[in-house]
Order: sequence, then structure tokens, then C-alpha cells
Amino acid sequence: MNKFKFYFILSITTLSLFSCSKNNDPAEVTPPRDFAVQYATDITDIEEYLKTYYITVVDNSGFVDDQDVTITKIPEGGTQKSIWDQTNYELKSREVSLHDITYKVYYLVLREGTGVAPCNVDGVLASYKGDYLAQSVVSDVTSLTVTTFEETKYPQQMLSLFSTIKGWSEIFPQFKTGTSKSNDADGTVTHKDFGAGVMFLPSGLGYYSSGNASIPAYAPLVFSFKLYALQRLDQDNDGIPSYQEDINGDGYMSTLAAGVINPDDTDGDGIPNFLDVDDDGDGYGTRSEITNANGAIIPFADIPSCDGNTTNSARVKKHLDKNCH
Ligand SMILES: [Ca+2]
Ligand SMILES: [Ca+2]
Ligand SMILES: [Ca+2]
Ligand SMILES: [Ca+2]
Repeated sequence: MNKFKFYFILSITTLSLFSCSKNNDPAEVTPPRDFAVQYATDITDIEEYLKTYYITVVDNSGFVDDQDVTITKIPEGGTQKSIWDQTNYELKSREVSLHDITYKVYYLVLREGTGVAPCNVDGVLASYKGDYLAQSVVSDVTSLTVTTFEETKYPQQMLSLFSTIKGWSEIFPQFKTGTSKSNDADGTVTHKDFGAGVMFLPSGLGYYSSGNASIPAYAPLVFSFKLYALQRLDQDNDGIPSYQEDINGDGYMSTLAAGVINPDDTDGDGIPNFLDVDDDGDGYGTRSEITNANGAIIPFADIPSCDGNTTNSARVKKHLDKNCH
């Protein structure tokens, strides 16, 4: 598939699945809630959910239902162990700084995966099921309810983590792909040993005030997911895939607030390398600096230093050396 076509499909998918819908009627616009206030509510709901629901996981390697999960409310008097209390799967958390607060994002590792981890701006081929949490009042009793809004069992498109909701781009890099084998007879693909998990997202890392289609505004989201494959993307089209512009190698790249030092911004101009067409700020575009005399892009591993060295792993590659082009 050519790149244009890919991005075209991506943009449609992005619009339908992940973008914030704007309310165009000015009469209905109300100011969004304060992020910190909403987060306090969300994290309370999420922790209540984790402590009052239990999970069952299908173990059926090589079949499409492998690592399918069912999350069910523990019935009155039930002896099932909650997601919070169970010990079959590790419940981890990750801190995400955004909106001037630090979000705690819980995620459950069903299986880490045996392949390669995406960075936070790669494309992922993932099956997933999305639920939202809501408080509902029945007979004067407020309780947490769960509604499924989307399920994709046979994903066809890579989704760019650069365009999805923030929670996805934070959690997917913690997992790896597995192996995929195409079946000659019918063209179906069998996925094995892929990373699988469940993420529990505060609304600020989801759709927040806009909601989305059937998802109400300010709803915390729960996604169970399976990471089948990834695609390396080159956001700035400078010839270097974004994951190789992750200077500190932590799997994450982002634009930070003005004045905050960005570890992935070589020239310190506020634009991280994966979005900067001139990474070292010498006035010569990265693409031109890594193009050889024949007009071909030099593979990342072979980009020379200023003095022509291509083997010293500690060398500064010329596109990152502002004294050389
Ligand atoms: Ca790039
Ligand atoms: Ca980084
Ligand atoms: Ca820069
Ligand atoms: Ca340059």
C-alpha cells in the first residue's frame, strides 16, 4: 500500500474512531470541566471498578479468541477475586503528566508479547474491545455501570498511536507484538504470542468533554486489547523512522510545554526530532544530510559522523551535528 493511501485511510479511521467531535452549536457550548477535578472523580471510579469486578481470560493459542477477556461484577456474596486482588496477572500503573496534573493509568498485563514494542507514535494493528464506565442511579442507589461501545476482532488497518486517544499511545509501548502467520488456503492470519492487556483510562486520556458517538462525555474508558503487529512511521518524512528519533530511547516522544527540556530534541528549538525536519538546526534538512551521492537515503545504522566514520557506535551522526552537513 502506498503511503498516501495509507494516510488517507488513517485519517478516515481517525475521524470515525478517535477524533474529538466538535459541537458546532454555540448555544450548547459549556466550558469543559477542570481536569484535576474530573480526574479525581475518574480515578475513584476506576479504582472502585478494579476492586468490584473480576476478569476471566481465554487461553486458546492460535485461535481468534485467545486472550479474550470478560470482566464481570462480583455478585453479592461472590468469592471471585477482584482485578485489584487477583494475582494471575500483574496490575501495573504508569504516570502520565498532562493538563498540569499527573494521571495514574492502571493497566493489566495478561501477556507482554514476544516480539517488538511500538514506540508511542508508531502504527499498531490491534484487536480491541472498548467499554466505558458511568455512574447510574437505580432505586436511589448509585452504582458503577459498564457499557461496551466498540469491538474489533479482525483489525484491518494500522492505527497511528500519534492520532489515537492519549491513553493508547501511553500504554501500547508497554507491550510487544507476537508472531503472525498467513494461512495459504484461505488467506487468514494466525497470531500467536502477541502482547495482550487491559488499560483503564481516566477520561482526560480518552475523549474528555467531547465524548465520541455512543460514549458520554467525561467517561473513563476500559480497553482490552491484543497487539498483533506494528508499523514504523516517519512523522516528519525526513527519511528516519520516528522510533529512531527517540534520542533517550524510552519509547516515548512528544512535544512539551515551552521551557521544558525535551530529551528528544537535539537542537533545543522546542520541536522534537521526530517532528523536526532539521534535527540539528544547522539549516540543512535531515533528509538532505542523509542522502548519498546517488540520491538514496542512507540507512540509519550507516549514517556517518562528520569525519566519515560509520562503525563507532558512540559517534555523533552527521544529521545530529550542527557543525557539519
Ligand atoms: Ca523522521
Ligand atoms: Ca524519548
Ligand atoms: Ca528540534
Ligand atoms: Ca540539519
